[in-house]
Amino acid sequence: MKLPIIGISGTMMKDNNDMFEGYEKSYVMDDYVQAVLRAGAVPIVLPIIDSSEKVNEYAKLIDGLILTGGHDVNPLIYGEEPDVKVTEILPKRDFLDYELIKYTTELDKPILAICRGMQILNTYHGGTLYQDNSYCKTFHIKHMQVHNPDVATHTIKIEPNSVLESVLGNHAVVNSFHHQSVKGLAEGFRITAESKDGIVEAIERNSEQWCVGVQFHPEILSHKDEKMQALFNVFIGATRK
Ligand SMILES: [Mn+2]
Repeated sequence: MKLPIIGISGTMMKDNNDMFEGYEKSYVMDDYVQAVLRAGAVPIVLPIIDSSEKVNEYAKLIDGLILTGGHDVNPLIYGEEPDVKVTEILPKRDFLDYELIKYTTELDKPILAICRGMQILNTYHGGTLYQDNSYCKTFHIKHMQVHNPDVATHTIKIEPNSVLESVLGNHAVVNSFHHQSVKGLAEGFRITAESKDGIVEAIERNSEQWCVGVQFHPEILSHKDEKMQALFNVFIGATRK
């Protein structure tokens, strides 16, 4: 049986090594790779490119897409000027993610969107973001934990009859590294988890397409938390259908 191929959206950093100072490197965090491997699939990194036609080829090649964490989404793409609290943006990365979402969705292939991935999935479908969590009136929990990324720090409440509930149950403790969050929910989606201060922690698309977004980082927890690994297993199971 052919193993599923899972595309992991790439990002870019500048080398600070003397000899290659300023050189751009395409990469993903290895936790995504390891979580896909443990689930029995084949991970491939999808580098940032500026050709829509070639991103379409990425989408044809893969059986499922993971949208990864990182940069803030450029507020201009959801119709807002950048607020003073916005951190680093990378517009060419937004381009890659938008084209990946477009073509993967056209082909009805599963998407697991993590952190920034969930945020850009929401804006792609017409939603908006809090450019900083402090603009959410009920916000008071620490969503930017310090140190120990694989320690779960805050709770979430999960909605019944959601993919997330089928995997994690109605309650979970998650890690948290985000200063932004979903504000206006995209049409055709529902919120499937929230923290106790009302920050959106997961969304799912109401559609035939398997399309789940989480604000936390299951890939970082998955090496020691079976339920977090199970989210990847279920996602990859959906690519076989
Ligand atoms: Mn959080």
